[in-house]
Amino acid sequence: MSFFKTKDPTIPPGQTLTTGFPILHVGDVPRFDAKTWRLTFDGLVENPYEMTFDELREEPTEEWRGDIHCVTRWTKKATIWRGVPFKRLVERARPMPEAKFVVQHADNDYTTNLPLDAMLGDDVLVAYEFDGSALEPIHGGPVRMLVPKLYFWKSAKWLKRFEFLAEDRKGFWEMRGYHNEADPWKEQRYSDMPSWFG
Ligand SMILES: Nc1nc2c(c(=O)[nH]1)N[C@H]1C(S)=C(S)[C@@H](COP(=O)(O)O)O[C@H]1N2
Ligand SMILES: [Mo]
Repeated sequence: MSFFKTKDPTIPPGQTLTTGFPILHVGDVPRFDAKTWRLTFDGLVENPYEMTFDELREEPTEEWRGDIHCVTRWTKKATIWRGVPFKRLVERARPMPEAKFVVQHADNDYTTNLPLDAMLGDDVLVAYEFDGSALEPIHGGPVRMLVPKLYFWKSAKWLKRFEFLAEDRKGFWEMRGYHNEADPWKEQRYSDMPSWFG
């Protein structure tokens, strides 16, 4: 027996591996209607626009493979996602120079906020496939965000809208004390917690 926890350097500090795919969300799984669903880009952009699910699926896609991390301490290894790079869709919206932040809006009024810069990586996808199949409704399908470098609450399920802002505005969990930045390697779980708090 040891006082020290075994550390696996391949997963962020304080995380535990899961082989399943935990389900985590507030509210009920919303009903999807392809006739009315739109993905909207608005706020401080030169070219606000919206796209249908069919239009989204006409865009070139990328695959991302890697590990995802939830603030409730599970990490799931080697997940496989496919979707449209967010960067590509942003270019079309043409953010104004003062647009520095983005709020993802989802069904059930779920929101989460990030600096625009943090969302321009090649690994940030508007995702609609998981493990080679259509993303299941329970995991945010048909369309969810994937920002895999950050704790998973920064990846909105049932995505509907990107709002571009000059000033940061906290999202659903950020307003309730979750960390604004959410880097799992820095254990940015909650704000206003002393750094020694596990
Ligand atoms: N719309 C919406 N998206 C959400 C959430 C939510 O409550 N509503 N929860 C977040 C949290 S805390 C996590 S860990 C992941 C969980 O995704 P999963 O259920 O596919 O594992 O979704 C994130 N996206
Ligand atoms: Mo989470």
